[in-house]
Amino acid sequence: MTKLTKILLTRHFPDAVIERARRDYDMTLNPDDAAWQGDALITNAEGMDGILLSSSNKFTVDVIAGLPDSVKILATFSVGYEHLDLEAARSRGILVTNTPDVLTESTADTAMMLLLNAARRVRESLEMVTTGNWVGWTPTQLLGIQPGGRRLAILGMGRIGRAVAHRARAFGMEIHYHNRSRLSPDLELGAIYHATPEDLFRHADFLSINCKMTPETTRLINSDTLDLFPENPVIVNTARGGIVDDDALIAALRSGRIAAVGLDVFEGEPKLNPGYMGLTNAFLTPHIGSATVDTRNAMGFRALDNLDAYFRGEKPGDRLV
Ligand code: 8YV
Repeated sequence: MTKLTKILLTRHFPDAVIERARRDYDMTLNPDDAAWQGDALITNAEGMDGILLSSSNKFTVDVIAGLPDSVKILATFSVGYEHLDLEAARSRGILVTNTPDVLTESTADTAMMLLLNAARRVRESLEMVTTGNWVGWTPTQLLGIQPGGRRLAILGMGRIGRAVAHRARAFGMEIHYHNRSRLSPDLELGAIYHATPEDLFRHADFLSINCKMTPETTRLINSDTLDLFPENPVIVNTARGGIVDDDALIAALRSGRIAAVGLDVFEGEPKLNPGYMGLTNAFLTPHIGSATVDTRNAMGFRALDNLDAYFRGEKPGDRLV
């Protein structure tokens, strides 16, 4: 890598990340931080050697086909990579990297934050206090569900799932999980393995979704699987919105089949299903799983480490393609 290497930053990443990119590269910024798609990505990539992008930019087959030959590497500022067509990149000989590890802790914090807010009815509590409708303490006001002593089912026991389990144990929860393969005892730490998602759901007083979105997990939470849960479950999603069938979940929240949800991710975000809006048992946040200064800086630095390695002629650590 030299100062002559040209990279494009598709979003306004944290200042520390931009500073480092400016120090080491001939860098082009997205002047107004618009979420470029399609032709805007192709046009702005003109003359670039590499691109630092985010999950808000969809690098579809068509976009990748239209990229100039100069582009050799796509470094995404995310652990997830559904927004990138890996096959299309492979066929054009373009390297793709992501940023695993560095957002594990903040995402697990977010899952616990959602779990507690949903279980303890914080949305209703806030509304009561801030609209002046609090009549005063009563013995049965806003009674929630206590996590301690209940079962937390974790769908996807990778790094983030295990970090959620670590936190939940401190709240006295019993950990159950499903993963494509069973973990070794030193990683399982007494968590109870279920060979199928369906069996996991039958044991889910609480569910935390921490798996990747794949064809197998798309809409895995649907009207059939929601029927499997015990009474009054709380569901938390910090993974991807498409793992949930929104219409089915909204119907179950309306009927009371599901007690509450805490959701940070949505299919089609930022345009979430309007059915969620009026539901007081839905605690909703705008994809803030990794939104801490430490984590967003670490994600940017990790993406730059990958670009640096490539342009030094080495193999980037987080190579997906
Ligand atoms: C990121 C995420 O903030 O890294 C991921 O996969 O879901 C988020 O936490 C976002 O994708 C940034 O590109």
